[in-house]
Amino acid sequence: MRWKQRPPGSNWGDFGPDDQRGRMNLVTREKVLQGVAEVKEGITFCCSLPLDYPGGNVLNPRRLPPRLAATAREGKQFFCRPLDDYNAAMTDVICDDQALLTLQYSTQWDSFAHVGSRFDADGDGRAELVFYNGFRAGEHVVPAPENAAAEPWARFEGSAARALGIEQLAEHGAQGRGVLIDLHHHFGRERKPVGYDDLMKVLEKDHVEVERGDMVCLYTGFADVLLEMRKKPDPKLVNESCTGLNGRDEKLLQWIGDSGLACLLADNYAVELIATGLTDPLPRRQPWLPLHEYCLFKNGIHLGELWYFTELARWLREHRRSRFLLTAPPLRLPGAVGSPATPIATV
Ligand code: UVW
Repeated sequence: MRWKQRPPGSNWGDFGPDDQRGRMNLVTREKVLQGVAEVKEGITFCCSLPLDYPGGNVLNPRRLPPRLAATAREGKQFFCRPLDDYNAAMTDVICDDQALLTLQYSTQWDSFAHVGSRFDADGDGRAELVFYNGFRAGEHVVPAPENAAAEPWARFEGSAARALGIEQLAEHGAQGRGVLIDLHHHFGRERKPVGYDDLMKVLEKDHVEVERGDMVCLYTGFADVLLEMRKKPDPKLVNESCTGLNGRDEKLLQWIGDSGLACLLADNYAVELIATGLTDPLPRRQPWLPLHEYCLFKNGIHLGELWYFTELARWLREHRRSRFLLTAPPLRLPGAVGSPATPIATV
């Protein structure tokens, strides 16, 4: 066992001592069939932003827009490259390219290696840096050796989630029954932390039921705000628009735990509304991102952020539905903490 004591309110060990898939274990064959049973029209919705949104790095200073470049051979780019350059008898023209991609820049999945906590899992009286199910920083989730001579982006090349990486979700298969909760319809673009009471009212008014193993999607309208700003996000608007879950509402966290939902996906920046700046004083030791702590660290619930639900939400409301088949594989990129996604909802 990697731990002697588990965090209060956590499910460590419940899916097995070495589990790395958390509540996605509840997305069983039956849940996939329930998702498939929601396909009645054959209409698909792309639930991703263009991956070069939000634009700039206003949302998160460490995350930069993707850069594309052509590959090269013998010093010449392989882009619109006629092969008769090599062999006069060949008619092919070839392009291929490479990307420098911040994996959590745009529509993304967070793996359980994204947020851990300082917690005394081995019961020796000293808190260590641990992740879901007791996997350790340094041993399983490993920072890179610094290479000061490298070009800036590669200075910390070699970081690796040897456990809990996003490939775990890819290998499970991120497909099941999606359920959409339309917060935008009820709260518009008001900047509001949505707590348990608010959420229950929305579920009741819209006749939405969340069942064990459902992949729960929150439409807040934030992605629409980003799209309207055309890759030049205004910091004020970004910080003052739309709803997010209130991660400090214990009753809401308890509901997330009790509902059995498999994962939580939103079109806003962080699923939860971030209440304090990174360097703001806090009254006691506590997580900066309490919903991330509850989901990623304590209970193995993947988060998805900056997804895009606008047309899906409109269609579902017009047709008095809330459920659909959700197919949302992350990249099967071993060791990665997050992954872009191009999810599809099918109704
Ligand atoms: C942060 O670092 C704020 O994480 P996330 O993108 O998951 O909100």
